[in-house]
Amino acid sequence: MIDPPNVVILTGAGVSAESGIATFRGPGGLWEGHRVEDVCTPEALARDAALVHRFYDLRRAALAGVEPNAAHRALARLDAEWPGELLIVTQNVDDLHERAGAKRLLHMHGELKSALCAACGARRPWADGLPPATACADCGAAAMRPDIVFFGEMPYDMDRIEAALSTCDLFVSIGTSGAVYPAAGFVQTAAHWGAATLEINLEPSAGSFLFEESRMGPAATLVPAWVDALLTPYSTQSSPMSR
Ligand code: BV8
Repeated sequence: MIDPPNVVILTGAGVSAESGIATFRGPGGLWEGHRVEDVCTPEALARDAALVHRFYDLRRAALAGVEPNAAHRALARLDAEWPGELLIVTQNVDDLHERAGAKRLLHMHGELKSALCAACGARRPWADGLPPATACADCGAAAMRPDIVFFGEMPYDMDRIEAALSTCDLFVSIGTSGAVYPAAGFVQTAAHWGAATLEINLEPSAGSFLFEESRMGPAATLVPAWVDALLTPYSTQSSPMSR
């Protein structure tokens, strides 16, 4: 058995596109309806909490109408069967990776199905509407907000992400435009530490030139093929020659 490489996978809105969840920066994208400054900044929340809470309530409610696609399922299979270190870092706030079965997963930009207390920092699972000034069950303050990392706020789990990038042998970016930092810089960090780098995206991202290899096409087609190929040397069904 060859020594399995450590793998870090970064996903963005493109991995959920074929499940019917709008991406952000394409035509008709999520931001199309709103200016980012109006819905995804601390200033927007202070200025118009009702608009921001409503924007995330609508997206949370829409989760009931979508299912994981073949890309989510392939990544969950890889997570389950990969004998080495593996971490899926998603920028997405939907729950499709989890619903497909992924376990070694973290949401660096927060989650629709979670609420955050702006007063005490408590995070709680949240499935329904979240009106402004909802009371926190932990501290009592009327300060529950969408558990979303807004622009200008610190993404979650940066220490864990940096540690994974510094020891990974293969960094794969799937379905992201490379428009948002620090996520867009992970490929450079991984390459600095010697990782091979692969991009799978519908079109070249802003950082395509930073990747050793780019595969253009829909994630629901390319990701299952990539996972199959990656697992072959480690699958129990493979021929003894490949051990
Ligand atoms: C921070 C919330 C400090 C959740 C989001 C100037 C220079 C550099 C940086 C900055 C700067 N000015 C400000 C910054 C920092 C800022 C930033 O990057 N701004 C950008 C706009 C320049 N970043 C921040 O503020 C971050 N915090 O920096 O704190 C810090 C710094 C370092 C270390 C610690 C702390 C916080 C950023 C988080 C903001 N929150 N969203 C939500 O509402 O969903 S960002 C938002 O964009 C989403 O999270 C989304 O995930 C993210 C990235 O978008 P994508 O996922 O890539 O989606 P997009 O639509 O753009 O692209 C989709 C792609 O998929 C396309 O390429 C398309 O071709 C492809 N695709 C489509 N269909 C398919 C497909 N691919 C495959 N198959 C398909 N079928």
